[in-house]
Amino acid sequence: MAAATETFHVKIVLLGGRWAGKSSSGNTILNKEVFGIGAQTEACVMETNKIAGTQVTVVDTPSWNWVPAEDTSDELKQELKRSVEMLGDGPHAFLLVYPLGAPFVKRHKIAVQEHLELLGSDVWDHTMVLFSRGDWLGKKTIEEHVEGVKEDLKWLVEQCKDRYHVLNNKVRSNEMQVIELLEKIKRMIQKKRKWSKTEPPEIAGEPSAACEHGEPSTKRLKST
Ligand SMILES: Nc1nc2c(ncn2[C@@H]2O[C@H](COP(=O)(O)OP(=O)(O)OP(=O)(O)O)[C@@H](O)[C@H]2O)c(=O)[nH]1
Ligand SMILES: [Mg+2]
Repeated sequence: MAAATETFHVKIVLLGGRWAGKSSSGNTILNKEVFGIGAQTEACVMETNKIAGTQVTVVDTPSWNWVPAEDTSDELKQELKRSVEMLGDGPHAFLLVYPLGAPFVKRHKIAVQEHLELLGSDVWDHTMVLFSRGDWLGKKTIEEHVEGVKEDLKWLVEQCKDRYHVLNNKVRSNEMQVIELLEKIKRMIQKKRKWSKTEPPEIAGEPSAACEHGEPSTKRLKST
C-alpha cells in the first residue's frame, strides 16, 4: 500500500469566518509558512507540499463576516467559488475552520450554512469541521469537548456527519496531528467513493478521469 500512499494527492479547501485560524491551519498542514497570518486574507492562495509521503495541496480563502450570504460582496462570493476551480477537478475536502471554545450561535450557523452552500447543495458531503486553537483544550480530548458543546455547534458537527478534527497551530512540530487529519480525509474519500457507486445515472454518466483512477469527482460542486 506504500506506493498508493505515495502517489495519492489530497486536495483541500479551507473555509471559515474572520479570524478563524484558516491561514494558520494551512501552514500547519503544509508544514511551512506560506499563508499570511495576522492580516486578513484577501484572495485565494494555493500551496502544496509532500507530507508523510502524501502530496497535499491547500487553498486558503478569504473569510466571510458573520452575516447572511446576501450581505456578502459579489467579489467574495466569486473568490469562494474560485477556490474550487483553482483545483481543476475540485477538492477532496472542505475544512470548515472554527476556533475551539468560541460561541457558535444562530448568526454563526446562518453564515456558515449560507456561505458553504454557495459551493453547491452537496457541499456538506465533502466537509469536515476543523477546530483551530487545540491548545485551548487543556486536559480534555476533542471528543469530550464535542460531547459537551451546545446545540448549535452540535448541529454543525452533525451536518458534517461527525467528521471533525482539532489542530494546535502553536505546535507545528506535532506532525501526528496532521497525519491523523490526512487519514480522516482519506477515510472520507473512501466512503464517498463507495457512495458514488450508487449515485443516480445523471451523475454516474459523467465520470471524470480522476474518478476512473479512484478519486471521487466533485465536478458537481463546480457546476452549481
Ligand atoms: N493559540 C492559538 N492561536 C491560534 C491558533 N490558530 C490560529 N491562531 C491565531 O488566531 C489568529 C488568526 O489566525 P489566522 O490563521 O490569521 O486566521 P484566518 O482565519 O486566516 O484569519 P483572516 O484570514 O484574517 O480572516 C492569529 O493570531 C493566530 O495566531 C491555535 O491553534 N492556537
Ligand atoms: Mg487568513
